[in-house]
Amino acid sequence: MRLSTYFLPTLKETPSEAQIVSHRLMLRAGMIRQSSAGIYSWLPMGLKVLRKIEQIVREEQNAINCHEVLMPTIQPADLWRQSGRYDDYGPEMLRITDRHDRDMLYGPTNEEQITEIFANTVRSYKDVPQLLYHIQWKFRDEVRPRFGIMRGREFLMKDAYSFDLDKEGARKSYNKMFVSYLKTYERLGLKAIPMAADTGPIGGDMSHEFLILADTGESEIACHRDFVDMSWSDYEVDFDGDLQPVVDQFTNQYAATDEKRDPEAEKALGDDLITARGIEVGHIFYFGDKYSSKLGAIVTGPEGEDITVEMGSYGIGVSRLVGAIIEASHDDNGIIWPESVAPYKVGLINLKYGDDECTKACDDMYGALSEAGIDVLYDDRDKKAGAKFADMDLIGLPWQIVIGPRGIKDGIVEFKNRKTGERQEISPDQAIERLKG
Ligand code: P5A
Repeated sequence: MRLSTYFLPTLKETPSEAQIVSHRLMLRAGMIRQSSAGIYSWLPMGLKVLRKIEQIVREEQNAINCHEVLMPTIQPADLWRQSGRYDDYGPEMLRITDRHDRDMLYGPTNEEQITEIFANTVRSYKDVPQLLYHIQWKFRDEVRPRFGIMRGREFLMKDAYSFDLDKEGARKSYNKMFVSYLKTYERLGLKAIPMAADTGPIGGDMSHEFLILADTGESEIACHRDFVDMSWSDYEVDFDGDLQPVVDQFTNQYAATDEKRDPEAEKALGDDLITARGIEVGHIFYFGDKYSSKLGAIVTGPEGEDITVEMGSYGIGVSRLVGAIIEASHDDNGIIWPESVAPYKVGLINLKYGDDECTKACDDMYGALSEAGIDVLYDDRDKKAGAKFADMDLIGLPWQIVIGPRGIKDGIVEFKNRKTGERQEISPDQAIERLKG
């Protein structure tokens, strides 16, 4: 992509309304613009990151045989009257009336909708278990939308739903999703810690939140030091096998947020205790027949008996993750994207606009990188070198290639690692080889 023709409205000044670093950097890096309180438009650079995160989440859901669907944002109120949540949900629910005076709502979540689909479709125990998910916008009229897209009113969620014949099956689905989440967050360059959680308006009696450590997190967390180095890949993981031992490794350790914290347990941990702040990037629930019994999700068993299915739901805050990743990965100069979600892999800077030799060397490099399938953002604008450096650091691509008149004479380019700041002078071919790897 040539920056001269791109839509990247970066800001020099720090926007006064932004209280936390991710919100400031997202506005300054031209990723989002506010529409109204807690509602945002996504500009090209922001959208590209959002889509990359979405795709990783999608791939990991598909990998555990969870099937993608797409349910609407607008739901009929009657569905929620059947589950009893229409009144329970309160002022967080955006209620709408259509032209025929029918009560509708903008979905804050989709337990009812998916249960209705299942109830009208699946009749036999032979078609269970089933895992379904979608990635769709939600609306919650939060009392205090804040921190940009971190606590928005409109936000993008991946929500999955499991259907099983009995508690044991439901537990298996829960475990599958639990371990899949650890894997998903690791691919996003994050260390997410699972913690036992309250179920709130979703309901049920088993639930875990996944939190990443960040100073600006809304939750107060405490956990065993070991969590910081724990990885799902250190264990034998077979998604078709018994995942209970893997899940136990994570749930046996002490980790808790806010009101769930236990002073006794924390005292006992001594030096092994870490206290920090955290951002909730996912939340999973097991709630048995709470929705299936009310909405008639009943299948016929092998002996002709009725079986009310056992359900769970599993959320990932896809749009929140954009901010969460920035909170976890930035410095004074701007964002530092992990490679897996970076909008472009490398930024190419022409140091001397208007210099024929420089322009040719940059154009050649741009062509070669594109040819090699490397996603490159080429700063070919008529701007001073200093402004280009500042913008490139701000938007945080993992690598930078700088080409100037002096290097051209020696047949070298400057190759910079955004994270470490390390610079190397290497040949154009070497730079391309490095980026291919
Ligand atoms: C689980 C999937 C649910 O809604 N129903 C379907 C269950 N869970 S949850 O915890 O309420 O939300 C799941 C994740 O969505 C993100 N999230 C938000 N992101 C941005 N702005 C918000 N206002 C917001 N509210 C929730 C969180 O990451 C949460 O873990």
